[in-house]
Amino acid sequence: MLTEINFDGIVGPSHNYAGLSLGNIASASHAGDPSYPRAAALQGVAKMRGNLARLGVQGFLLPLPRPNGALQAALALDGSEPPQLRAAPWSASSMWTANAATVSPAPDTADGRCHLTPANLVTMLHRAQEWPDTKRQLAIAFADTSHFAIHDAVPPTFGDEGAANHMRLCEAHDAPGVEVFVYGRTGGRFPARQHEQASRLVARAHGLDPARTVFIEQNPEAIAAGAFHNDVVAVANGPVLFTHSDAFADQQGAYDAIRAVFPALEVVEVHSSKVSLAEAIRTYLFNAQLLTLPSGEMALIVPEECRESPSVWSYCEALMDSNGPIRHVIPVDVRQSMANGGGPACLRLRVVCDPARVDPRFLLDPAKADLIESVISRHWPEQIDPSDLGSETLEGSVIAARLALLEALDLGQLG
Ligand code: SUG
Repeated sequence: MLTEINFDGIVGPSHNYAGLSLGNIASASHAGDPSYPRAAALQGVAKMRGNLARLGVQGFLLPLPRPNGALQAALALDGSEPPQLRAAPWSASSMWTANAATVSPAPDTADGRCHLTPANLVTMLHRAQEWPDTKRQLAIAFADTSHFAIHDAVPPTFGDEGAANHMRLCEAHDAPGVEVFVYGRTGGRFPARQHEQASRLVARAHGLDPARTVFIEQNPEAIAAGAFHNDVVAVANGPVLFTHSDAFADQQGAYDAIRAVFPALEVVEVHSSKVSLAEAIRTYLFNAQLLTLPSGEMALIVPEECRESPSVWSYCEALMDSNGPIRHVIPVDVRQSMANGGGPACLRLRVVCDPARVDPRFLLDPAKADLIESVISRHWPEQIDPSDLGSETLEGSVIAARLALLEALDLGQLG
């Protein structure tokens, strides 16, 4: 049976704030702060536990090997370089699995398989190192080639950031969907990380029906305000598009283009007069997980920051009282990830597939959540200051921590 599975990225032991992502306001404003990898990873597991209880299924992906020795060597580090360059090989950024890949489920593709293309993430050095290791991991988790096709990343220089700029609308998760790709135009204040030709290439490679595929330009003002990925200002689930009124370059044109191929579209638009673009980006209201509960009602899993914002929370209360499709708004604490610009939606990759076809080592149950928590509590560093990056002691403990988790999950082959 096809169902939607959220694969959350387990926060790696080198989680730190080095201010590496130009255009990501949280990353820039927390640059130089101490980070708390143990707390960060435990926050992530708590989020997974909640969704496992709500949905009955939950997956995860493992942290990538850090520091990345090959990148360290390639950067010819000798101490004279800027600290950001020294920090890049240590980045735990693979935790944001919404950027791991773009996923087209089997009902949408020409060959009836689920297609995954790892994102090349070429715009940011610390993220561009991810995809070969991500691909290796996806090839183990989704090894059954009669049901899954794993592609290589889009070649440079086309920037591809994966599912964060991709939305799927459907009557039900296991029914054919309409896939919507959102790209940015370069030339603005901040980099446009998703290029139109990368999106079009992924759609072709996945064998999507052009008549059920839509390409939409992101609002340049949203990128300039800090929406470095479309999932900071819009999220879709089933027939529902939950979006800020300033998300797209041509907002009405975007709704019309989707409705032309998906007449059942239900737009839940938050107008800028209720929640400003700046407040939406600060609180990550749209970087939410929009879930269909077993009852058929939808729940929006938002960051705690939303509850602390008067304008955002009064919007959420009105939403829960309305007759609309979204009936529950549930705050979760992912503050350590939020401080680097990653909310609940950034931390998960959605894959519609049959759970029986997934390597069970990547699926969570309560006992495995206990096990993961105990490894994190025992091995993850409590605190990292950006000036620690490069230290041999930290390197030893970060490597050992990850290996302990791989060992516990019988995934030593990723070592
Ligand atoms: O790529 N932050 C990530 C956040 C990714 C959020 N993902 C989605 N919106 N789907 C990024 O900008 C910060 C790293 C640092 O500054 O050390 C970082 O990479």
